[in-house]
Formats: sequence, structure tokens, C-alpha cells
Amino acid sequence: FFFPKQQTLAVIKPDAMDEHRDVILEEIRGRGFTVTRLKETVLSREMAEEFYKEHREKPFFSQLVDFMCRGPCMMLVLTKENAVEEWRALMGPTDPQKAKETSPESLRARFAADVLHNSVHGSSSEQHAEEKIRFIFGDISTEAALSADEESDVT
Ligand code: DGI
Repeated sequence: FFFPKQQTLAVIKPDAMDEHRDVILEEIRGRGFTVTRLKETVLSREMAEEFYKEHREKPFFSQLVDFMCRGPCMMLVLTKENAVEEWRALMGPTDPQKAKETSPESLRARFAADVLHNSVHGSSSEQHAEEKIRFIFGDISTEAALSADEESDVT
């Protein structure tokens, strides 16, 4: 069986940085993801708005932007076979209440407070992943191909 390596963008959101960052990173590595890029960033308002531009029309948009730039986030590029879907599964549903019912092992079930303060982000498709990785880290496509081949772990 062979699935090609895939990349996704994962974010540890400001609500999880103080208390849960280390255990989330352990979980990521324990599940076989390779962390190919990692950086801690405080998003500016403009960056947070751009990052979540797909939600610009939603009633919770300004709350979401406020929350995302209230403190540091950890930005990660995760590499694994089927990374987009597997990271979404590990995160669990957007709303932690639902996560507790349907996937109690998931990160949001364990760490998130509510639907807004939900601890982690993950790209929803390969195309979104590419776009957001470029937005956060710049153009790393060549490097990414290299690290996928070599299984290098920069952290
Ligand atoms: O991809 P997800 O993060 O699971 O979910 P999404 O893309 O639908 O929403 C992006 C973020 O917006 C989500 O992580 C938290 C916030 N959000 C989503 N739905 C609601 C919400 N915030 C509030 N206050 N209320 C919502 O219904």
C-alpha cells in the first residue's frame, strides 16, 4: 500500500499555548506526523483577517480575529500520508461539545473550551493547505518536497 506524503498547516491557537502546547506537540509526533516547519507567531489583525478570509461574512468573524491575535500561536507544517484528513481527525469537530460526544480522544474534546476557543486549526483541503502554508511560511515547496523525501525533522 502506498499513499503519497501530504502536507497540512496546523495551528496551536492562543487558548492552548500556555497549558496544552507541549502535549499537543507530543501527540502530533506520536501519531506519526513529521513536523517539517514550526514557528511561534503573534498574528497581526491584518494577518488574522487574511488567514480566515473565507469566513469574512460570518457573524463571528470579528470575534474570531480578536481571538486569533490575542497572543502567540504555534504554526506547524505537518507531513504524513493523508496528512490533511488525519490532522482534522485528530483535532475533532469544530465544537468541543460535539467532539466530546463523537470523538472523546480528539484534541478539541480534551482541550477546547467552546466553539470559538477551540485550541487548534487544520487546513480543510490540500489546496487550502498549500495556500495557507505559503501565506504563513512563504514559498517552501522545494524544501517541502525535499523533507518529504528525506523524512527530515527540523525540530
Ligand atoms: O475548520 P474548523 O476550524 O473546524 O471550522 P470552520 O472553518 O468552520 O471555522 C473556523 C473557526 O471559526 C473555528 O475554528 C472557530 C470559529 N467558529 C466556527 N463556527 C463558529 C465559530 N465561532 C463562533 N463564535 N461561533 C460559531 O458558530
